[in-house]
Amino acid sequence: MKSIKFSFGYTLYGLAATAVLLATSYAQAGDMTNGVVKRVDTANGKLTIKHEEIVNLDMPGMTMVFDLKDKTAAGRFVPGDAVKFSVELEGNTMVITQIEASK
Ligand SMILES: [Cu+2]
Repeated sequence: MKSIKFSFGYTLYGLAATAVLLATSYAQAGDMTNGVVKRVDTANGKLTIKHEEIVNLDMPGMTMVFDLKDKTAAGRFVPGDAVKFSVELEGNTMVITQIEASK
Protein backbone atom coordinates (compact mmCIF):
# COMPACT_ATOMS: atom_id res chain seq x y z
CA MET A 1 0.00 0.00 0.00
CA LYS A 2 2.77 2.36 0.85
CA SER A 3 4.50 1.84 -2.49
CA ILE A 4 1.27 2.47 -4.43
CA LYS A 5 0.81 5.79 -2.69
CA PHE A 6 4.39 6.72 -3.43
CA SER A 7 4.14 5.99 -7.14
CA PHE A 8 0.86 7.91 -7.40
CA GLY A 9 2.56 10.94 -5.91
CA TYR A 10 5.44 10.57 -8.32
CA THR A 11 3.00 10.48 -11.25
CA LEU A 12 1.39 13.73 -10.08
CA TYR A 13 4.80 15.32 -9.83
CA GLY A 14 5.55 14.22 -13.39
CA LEU A 15 2.29 15.67 -14.68
CA ALA A 16 2.95 18.99 -12.95
CA ALA A 17 6.44 19.16 -14.46
CA THR A 18 4.99 18.45 -17.92
CA ALA A 19 2.38 21.18 -17.47
CA VAL A 20 5.09 23.71 -16.56
CA LEU A 21 7.14 22.74 -19.61
CA LEU A 22 4.11 23.07 -21.89
CA ALA A 23 3.22 26.47 -20.43
CA THR A 24 6.79 27.70 -20.90
CA SER A 25 7.07 26.61 -24.51
CA TYR A 26 3.63 28.07 -25.28
CA ALA A 27 4.69 31.46 -23.93
CA GLN A 28 7.89 31.40 -25.99
CA ALA A 29 6.20 30.34 -29.20
CA GLY A 30 3.01 32.36 -28.95
CA ASP A 31 3.86 35.75 -27.56
CA MET A 32 4.98 37.86 -30.49
CA THR A 33 4.52 41.58 -29.90
CA ASN A 34 3.96 44.15 -32.66
CA GLY A 35 6.02 47.31 -32.71
CA VAL A 36 7.70 49.99 -34.80
CA VAL A 37 11.44 50.60 -34.69
CA LYS A 38 12.22 54.16 -33.59
CA ARG A 39 16.00 54.09 -33.22
CA VAL A 40 18.76 51.64 -34.15
CA ASP A 41 21.94 51.34 -32.06
CA THR A 42 24.14 48.91 -33.97
CA ALA A 43 27.21 49.69 -31.81
CA ASN A 44 25.49 48.33 -28.70
CA GLY A 45 23.02 45.94 -30.32
CA LYS A 46 19.94 47.78 -29.08
CA LEU A 47 16.68 48.85 -30.65
CA THR A 48 14.25 51.51 -29.48
CA ILE A 49 10.79 50.18 -30.26
CA LYS A 50 7.32 51.62 -29.85
CA HIS A 51 5.59 48.40 -28.81
CA GLU A 52 2.08 47.17 -28.18
CA GLU A 53 1.19 45.32 -24.98
CA ILE A 54 3.72 42.59 -24.11
CA VAL A 55 1.43 39.91 -22.74
CA ASN A 56 4.00 37.54 -21.23
CA LEU A 57 5.68 40.38 -19.29
CA ASP A 58 2.39 42.11 -18.41
CA MET A 59 3.69 45.37 -19.90
CA PRO A 60 1.43 47.98 -21.52
CA GLY A 61 2.33 49.62 -24.82
CA MET A 62 5.13 52.19 -24.73
CA THR A 63 8.36 53.28 -26.44
CA MET A 64 11.51 51.83 -24.88
CA VAL A 65 15.01 50.53 -25.55
CA PHE A 66 15.53 46.77 -25.84
CA ASP A 67 18.65 44.65 -25.75
CA LEU A 68 18.93 42.05 -28.47
CA LYS A 69 20.03 38.51 -27.75
CA ASP A 70 21.65 38.52 -31.19
CA LYS A 71 23.20 42.01 -31.20
CA THR A 72 23.96 41.85 -34.92
CA ALA A 73 20.20 41.74 -35.60
CA ALA A 74 20.02 45.50 -34.92
CA GLY A 75 21.65 46.12 -38.31
CA ARG A 76 18.75 44.48 -40.14
CA PHE A 77 16.38 47.30 -39.25
CA VAL A 78 15.97 51.03 -39.83
CA PRO A 79 13.70 53.51 -38.04
CA GLY A 80 10.13 53.19 -39.24
CA ASP A 81 10.26 49.40 -39.76
CA ALA A 82 7.23 47.50 -38.47
CA VAL A 83 8.37 44.43 -36.52
CA LYS A 84 7.12 41.42 -34.59
CA PHE A 85 9.26 40.26 -31.69
CA SER A 86 9.49 38.08 -28.59
CA VAL A 87 10.88 39.39 -25.29
CA GLU A 88 12.06 37.36 -22.34
CA LEU A 89 13.38 38.28 -18.96
CA GLU A 90 17.02 37.27 -18.48
CA GLY A 91 17.85 38.16 -14.89
CA ASN A 92 16.60 41.74 -14.58
CA THR A 93 17.05 42.53 -18.25
CA MET A 94 14.44 42.24 -20.96
CA VAL A 95 16.00 40.72 -24.05
CA ILE A 96 14.55 40.36 -27.52
CA THR A 97 15.10 36.72 -28.39
CA GLN A 98 13.39 36.81 -31.77
CA ILE A 99 12.56 39.66 -34.14
CA GLU A 100 11.38 39.87 -37.73
CA ALA A 101 9.88 42.44 -40.08
CA SER A 102 6.10 42.21 -40.10
CA LYS A 103 4.29 42.01 -43.40
CU1 LIG B 1 7.85 48.51 -22.62
